[in-house]
Amino acid sequence: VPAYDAQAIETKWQKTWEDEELYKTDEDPSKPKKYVLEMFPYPSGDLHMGHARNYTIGDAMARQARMRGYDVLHPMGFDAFGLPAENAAIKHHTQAAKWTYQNIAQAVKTMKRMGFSYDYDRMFNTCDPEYYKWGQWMFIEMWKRGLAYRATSPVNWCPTCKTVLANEQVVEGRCWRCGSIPEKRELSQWYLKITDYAQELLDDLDKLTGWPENVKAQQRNWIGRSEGAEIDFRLAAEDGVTPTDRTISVFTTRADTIFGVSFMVLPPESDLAAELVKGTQYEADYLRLKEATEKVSSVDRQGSAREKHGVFTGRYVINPVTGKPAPLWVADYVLLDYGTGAVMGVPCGDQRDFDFARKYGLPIPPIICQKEDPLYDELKDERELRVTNVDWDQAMAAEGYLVQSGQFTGMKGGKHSEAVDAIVAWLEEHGCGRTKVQFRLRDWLISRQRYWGNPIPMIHCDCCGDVPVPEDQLPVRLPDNLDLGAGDTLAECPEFYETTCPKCGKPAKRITDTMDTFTCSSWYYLRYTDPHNDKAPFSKEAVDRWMPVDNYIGGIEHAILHLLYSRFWTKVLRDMGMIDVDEPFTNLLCQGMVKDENGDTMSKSKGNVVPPSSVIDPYGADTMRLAILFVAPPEKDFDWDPEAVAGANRFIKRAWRVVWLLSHGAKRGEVDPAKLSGADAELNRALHELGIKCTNDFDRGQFNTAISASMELVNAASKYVNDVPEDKRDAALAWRVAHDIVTMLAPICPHWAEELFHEALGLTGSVYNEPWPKFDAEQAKSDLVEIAVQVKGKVRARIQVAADVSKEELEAAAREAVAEQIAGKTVKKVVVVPGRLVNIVAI
Ligand code: ANZ
Ligand code: ZN
Repeated sequence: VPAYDAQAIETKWQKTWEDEELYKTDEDPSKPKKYVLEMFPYPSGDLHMGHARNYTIGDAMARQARMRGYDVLHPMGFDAFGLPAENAAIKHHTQAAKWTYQNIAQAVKTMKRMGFSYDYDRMFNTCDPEYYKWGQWMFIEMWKRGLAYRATSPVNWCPTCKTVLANEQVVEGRCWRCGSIPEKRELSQWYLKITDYAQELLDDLDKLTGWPENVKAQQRNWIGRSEGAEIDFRLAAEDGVTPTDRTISVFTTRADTIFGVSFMVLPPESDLAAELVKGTQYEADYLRLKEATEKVSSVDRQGSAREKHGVFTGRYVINPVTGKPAPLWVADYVLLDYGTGAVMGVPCGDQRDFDFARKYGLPIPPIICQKEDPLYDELKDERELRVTNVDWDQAMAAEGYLVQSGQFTGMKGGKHSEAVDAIVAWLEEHGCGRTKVQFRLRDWLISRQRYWGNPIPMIHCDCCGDVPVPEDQLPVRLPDNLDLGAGDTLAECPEFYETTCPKCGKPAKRITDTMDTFTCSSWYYLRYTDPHNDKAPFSKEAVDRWMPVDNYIGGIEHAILHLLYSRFWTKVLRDMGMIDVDEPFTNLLCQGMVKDENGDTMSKSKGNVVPPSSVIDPYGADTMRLAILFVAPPEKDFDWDPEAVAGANRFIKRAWRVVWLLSHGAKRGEVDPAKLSGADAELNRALHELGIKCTNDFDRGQFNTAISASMELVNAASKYVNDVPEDKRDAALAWRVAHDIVTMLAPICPHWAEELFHEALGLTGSVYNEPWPKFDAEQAKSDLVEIAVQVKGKVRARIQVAADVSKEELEAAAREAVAEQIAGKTVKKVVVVPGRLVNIVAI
């Protein structure tokens, strides 16, 4: 048996595969297609363990799919725009492009060193002008359809990254990238109208049966559909009671609580609030609150734990149902951009309103009660507001029955309740309210004030307004002569922005914002189907052939951002007639994290990063791949364990030896199961049983148990090799087992498998052009069956007997198994159910 020299084998096969273009996509329409994709990386340096795990999972899937007869598309590229390149360029006095392409080169080297079966001909980077051109083109197509627009509104500005952020990029109140707390700034920015697709993005989640539930739940929550009503309150004149013509509408999911409104609240950014307090005694307090609120994120503002701050405006609104006035307040727990940006304060039903009312001494009238509450008996027939304050500890969020609520008293209240329906009907009839569906999802803010991104292809002309760059002038290229170190962005680069208006020819100015890098990653999976197309982003034919992606693998951190944006982009392109699919990713696998030995996340700052090279250099890529896939199911986190790597390496070597020994003197040929007996029969049975198990586990993406099945087969083969001399073995069987061990492990340990395929089995071509072996359930059946032995109906023993054992023999074996339990007793009756059980009635 030759020694297993991982480094030599791996170098050899990587070169051969590349020379022979083994992983070039076949584009063979006679085969069914499978598109396997791993989320492409941001090239921030070399690959880390998380990447290695992600790509190993995808590679095992892609290789196995190939062997199962699929035409496989398995591409890779780089999500190459973004702030780290700019920061690195500033720090190291280099260019963002140079830094990025250097990192890409290093990452590609590592990918090749890991033996990933990518079609490298299809590789591209989002910062390649040939790619970003089409992102610009799509932006203009969206603009033509009203799906891209410019608006001025308060946005999240990250003071560290010096750019605005999308709502999705403010995670738990902080910048997703650097962790700073964003400020609110009033800016004119570009948006994509993802809200047009809110309902469909929500509904289609139900179609995604191949997605993890938690990802779908996060998206549902983010889209946040809420059924409720809009209710109009009249603003009262300065006397506080006379209705004026001005109305303030609120959005509420609890119209049933309208009799309990004790105040109304506007957010500090409200123009109306500013107008109403202007020049009054309330203005100074209002301005102080407004300024303080700007520093707080919207997530924190809504958080129930946070102390609420408010000021009275001096004005009142008129409740449309009761006709009674309620004071108008401004408070920081109300958001400008949700619903109508105004809230009817019902402290007895809403905890935030409750806390607010307590703090500022506003009344908490009970208008909904549970039947167990003593208050219910007291108020159940009360239609007028008699009790105007409660002494509760908290609001009553649950369902209950309306009290003190006019003609609606006694109705069941709560979200979607009888009382909600009745009150909304009343409001509609009186023209002061209507049902309303509200989404939490906001339009996608894509402007970034940074250099290293895809320029927004628009020109602003003082006469013609915003004009798109004509198609024949695309792409708008990024200049490469900016002084990033001096803090320059496109806005400081006249050579970039000075231009003429494509419509009227007068001097005009290019938009100097670049697009959020998530726009680039929203359609890259489409480009892989046709990456060299210079007439269009991709041809219809190519996307029709390959889309949707069958298996998408990546990190859970993209549960909302990237996955939601990509779903939106897909639907937009579908509506443009460019593709036919509604959803881009059929099956989604979110791989778990690789943590350090102590269960801590690996990070440069903690200094606990295990680089892939630390395993590949001593053991080789195949050991690394095997260890990564074997230690845990792909979706689970695992703690890095050097012992697991050493164990994987021992197994590879053992399997190597067994394949060599088993194939020696063996011969390819038909195995006739009827002719096998003894050790041969047992090995054949193990082959089929474990082969079926391995195949099924692959289909479920459970590589760790698929590997266990292969290991068991290696064990069985090892025993066979030891027990049966070479000249006594069934030559065809020995050959087949050796061959199948190699094929079953080929998706996981490719170089190892390719070497054995050629050298030990003496085959030519590639193991990846070898069909996946067929296993037979009949042959997997054991000749032994398990029989339960009962004494007076209670199972006392289990015995293994030959499947074709006679009734008499079975009874004898059963009696022997429970000899102790029946000793000294008389056997009255024995029931024998062949293949299942024996019941012995003994007294
Ligand atoms: C009165 C009320 C009574 C409410 C009650 C709740 C309970 P979801 O389910 O998330 O849609 N709300 C409406 N607009 C708001 C804004 N701009 N800022 C902060 N809060 C706002 O929540 C809808 C509820 O959130 C609305 O229903 C409103 O409070 C509040 F017993 O109205 B409710
Ligand atoms: Zn013009």
